[in-house]
Amino acid sequence: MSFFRRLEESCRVKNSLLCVGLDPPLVNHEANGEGDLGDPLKVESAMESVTASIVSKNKAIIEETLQSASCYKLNIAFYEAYGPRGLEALKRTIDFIPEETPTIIDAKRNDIGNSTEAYAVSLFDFYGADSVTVNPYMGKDSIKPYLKYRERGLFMLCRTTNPGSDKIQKLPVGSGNSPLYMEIARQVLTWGGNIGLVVGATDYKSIKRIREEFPGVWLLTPGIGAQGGSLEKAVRLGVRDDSLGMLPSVSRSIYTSNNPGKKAAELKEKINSLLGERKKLYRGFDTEEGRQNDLLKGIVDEGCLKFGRFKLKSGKISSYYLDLRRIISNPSLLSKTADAYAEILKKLDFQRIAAIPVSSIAISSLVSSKLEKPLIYPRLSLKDHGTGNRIEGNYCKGEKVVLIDDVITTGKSKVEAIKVLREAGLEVSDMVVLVNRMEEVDEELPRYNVKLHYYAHIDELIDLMKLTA
Ligand code: NUP
Repeated sequence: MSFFRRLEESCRVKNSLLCVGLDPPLVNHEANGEGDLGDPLKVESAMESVTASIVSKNKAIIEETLQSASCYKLNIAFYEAYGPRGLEALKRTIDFIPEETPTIIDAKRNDIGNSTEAYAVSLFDFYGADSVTVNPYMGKDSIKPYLKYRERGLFMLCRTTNPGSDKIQKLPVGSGNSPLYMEIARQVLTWGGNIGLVVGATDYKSIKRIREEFPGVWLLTPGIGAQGGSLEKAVRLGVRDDSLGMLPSVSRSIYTSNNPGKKAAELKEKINSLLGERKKLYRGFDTEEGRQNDLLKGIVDEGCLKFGRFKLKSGKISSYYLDLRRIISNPSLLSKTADAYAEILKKLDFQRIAAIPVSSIAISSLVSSKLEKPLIYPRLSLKDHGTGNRIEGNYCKGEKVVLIDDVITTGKSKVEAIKVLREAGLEVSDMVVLVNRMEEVDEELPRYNVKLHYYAHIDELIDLMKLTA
């Protein structure tokens, strides 16, 4: 199961979003945790007890916080500071954390390809992390070796909490002068794999902007407590519509508290009270969540998802195939599907719907009728008979259109459609698909600055199919 599906599972089971940080403060362990170690490597004798001391404290904290922690984050710095014994403590701590509770090693580590490969072997294979934090500065190739671990996750540094980060991360870039961190988010989210963003709780505006532009992305949000970030504001602005999508991450305030179990439980409850009513939107497959699951179940029951060996349009081989064209042969499923699109479209600003041929035309015409919004469709390959229109249907230059398709895989056909529509003088700023296959997106797509909205991601369907098999 992919990292974010595991994480979602854990959040549901624990009924918590809280990420507990296990960052043992630098102390002289020989002196029973009292006194600053200062330069840890100077105090040789303290080293003997380091592993045991850290592991026993960590185990105690894990046992006390397990019910409240959706996941654990271990900043490798606090372990490396003690040399091999600290690293031994890191490994033993991760081994101790139950399988169902995912782990993040906060290492912020990547490099040229072969060096990252070594980091990946260390962090994923040796220490057994389920996810790691990485740095976007060196570009996509510097994280590629991590992507080979298809089930593991990456949290990309996007908007960090240190005061000096403003000077770099808010630099205006590109024609739209957007802050660098937004551009980073746009790019890294096309790099494939399971990528979330580190967006700290110390800049609320950035949380809001990121969430508005990327409704589905997972955020790892440190900076709460010791660094002064507000849990309330971060949660209100950053949690997704389904009450998931954010990991408020707290290290020192829990680790150094007199009662870590109580502190973590309080934080969990505080987050849940903020979510309040929105909690009802949880998409648990075992609950009566109504239409949403109904639709996904209908898609699975209709045989739209098949496992096997399939060659995709891009030439890639896939272990499954999603054929949403079958929906049109089931009138009630077709109607539910159109309702799902309509719910998303109602929140967008547009005058016309543009369907991408051929798969989505039938569904789009029902959506168009339900919303009473006119429909057009661009022709992706020019025909040499009839009117020679590149766009079928009526429209006026300057109108805003929203693009509709059934699935996004690489986004190549979306790029083609956007080009045709824009050449005809139409504005395109949003596209809506039913299912996001979460594959590596075509490099051209982010340049067109069209926001992607999707109803479900492929893992939801795959899990549902396995559950109902
Ligand atoms: O922007 C960041 N800010 C931050 O504090 C990115 C991080 N990864 N962190 C880490 O989160 C930091 O290194 C530490 O491990 C944790 C915050 O700890 P605390 O302030 O909750 O004690």
